[in-house]
Amino acid sequence: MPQPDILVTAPLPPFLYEPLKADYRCHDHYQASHKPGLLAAEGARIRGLVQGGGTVTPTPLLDALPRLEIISVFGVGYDGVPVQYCKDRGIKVTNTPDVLTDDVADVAVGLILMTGRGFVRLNRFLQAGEWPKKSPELTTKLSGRKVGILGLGRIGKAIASRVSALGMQVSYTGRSRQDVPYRYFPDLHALAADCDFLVVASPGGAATRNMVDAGVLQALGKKGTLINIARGSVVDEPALVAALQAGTIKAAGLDVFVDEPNVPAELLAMDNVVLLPHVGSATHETRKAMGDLCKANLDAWFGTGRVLTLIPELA
Ligand code: 8YV
Repeated sequence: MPQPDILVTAPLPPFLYEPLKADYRCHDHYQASHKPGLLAAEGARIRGLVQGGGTVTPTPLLDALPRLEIISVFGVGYDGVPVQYCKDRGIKVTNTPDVLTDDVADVAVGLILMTGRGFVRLNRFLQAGEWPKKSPELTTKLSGRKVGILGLGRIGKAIASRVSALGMQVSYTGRSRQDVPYRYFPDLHALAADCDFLVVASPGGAATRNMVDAGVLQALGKKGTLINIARGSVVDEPALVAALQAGTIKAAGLDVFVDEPNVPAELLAMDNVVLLPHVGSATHETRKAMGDLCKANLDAWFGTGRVLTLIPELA
């Protein structure tokens, strides 16, 4: 049987790309110097597409792939996939849930520790040779503080159990109340007003765009720190910059941004902000597991006509 043709629209690590190249005819759209030429020459043959969690896949690109059967996302987030379009065309969409949950939750806890206990500032203080000259600053006791989680899915729940172990109190908001031992707030503003750390753990996409806006930040207030390990799009970034500049909120710990890898210059200059380059799932073990699952979905589809992790909207 001829190898199915696959379009690759994101940079892939070798531990995913090499096995893919062994089993599929891969066409590197991401690195192609002349993308329209590639699509004109190969588009009609393409049966699968591999993209990253943050990759935006425009519908005109998919229009150029009339035989496309499956999009396999190397990531849990598929906010860049036009889901309704895929549904209408019968294109399967798969992602890599579960395998990255622990790592992403760890990053949320790390950001809570780094912002709350001032670890990044204190590290700079020591490395700058300040310790012999003056006492380190006093920071905030975390145990007993309130963590409000926006989006209590798999990752949100993993964050909840971790911060519970630190003695923090968990509450959450989301589409509906769940059977969990945490306090539910139907309203995001009320959750923000009540908590010390507001943790964004919801999916990205149109339904959550700019959900954390100036009003939510106002409700979070001077006592509050914003943590985002989800998608930059969920937070109104200019409003966040303005709130930090005005001292409306206390601090922020961010792993994701609106226009990655570009980060607003204002944030880079702030001392009460901890910034990470979207590393939620970036461990050797987890990225390998994500790669294996991304390829396993393609293999299952082309081998058996079934997939392993179809996104819920298409199930
Ligand atoms: C990755 C992510 O950075 O899973 C996601 O949705 O955003 C991250 O784990 C990305 O998917 C790698 O392509």
